[in-house]
Amino acid sequence: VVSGAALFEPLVELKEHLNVAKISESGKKQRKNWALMWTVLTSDQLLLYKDKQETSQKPGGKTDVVQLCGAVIEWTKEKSSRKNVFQITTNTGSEYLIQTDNCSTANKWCDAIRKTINSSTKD
Ligand code: I3P
Repeated sequence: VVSGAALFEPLVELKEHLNVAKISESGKKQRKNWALMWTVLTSDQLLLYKDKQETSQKPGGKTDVVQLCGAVIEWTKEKSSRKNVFQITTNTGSEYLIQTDNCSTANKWCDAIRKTINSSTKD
C-alpha cells in the first residue's frame, strides 16, 4: 500500500552541501554572496535550503527553488576565482553559481542537473 503523502513527495536524485551564489535574479545582477546550502535535486527542480533540517515539510523551509525546465548549465572559469564552478541560468533569467572543492562531486552534480534539464525540457 502506497500512502497518499508519498505520491506527492518529489523524487530526490541527489542531496548534498554545496556552495551556491545567486548572481542575478530575473535578469538583474546581484552582489555575489557564496553560501553553503543543502542542495536537493528532484526530477525538475533544484531546492536550496539554508539548513539540512529544513528539508522537513516545514512551510517556508525552502530558501530558494530553481526551476530546471528550460534552464541552461555550463562550466565557468571566468565568473569566479574558485575551482569547479558551474552556472545555471533559468528561463526567467536568474543565474546561480554552484561550487564544491571536490572535482568528482562537482562533475556528478553537473551531469545530473544537465540530465534533469534535458528530460524536464523536452516534455
Ligand atoms: C566578493 C567575494 C567573493 C568573490 C567576489 C568578490 O567580495 O570575495 O567570494 O567571488 O569576486 O567580489 P565581497 O564579499 O566584497 O562582495 P569568488 O569567490 O567567486 O571569486 P568577483 O567580484 O570577482 O566575483
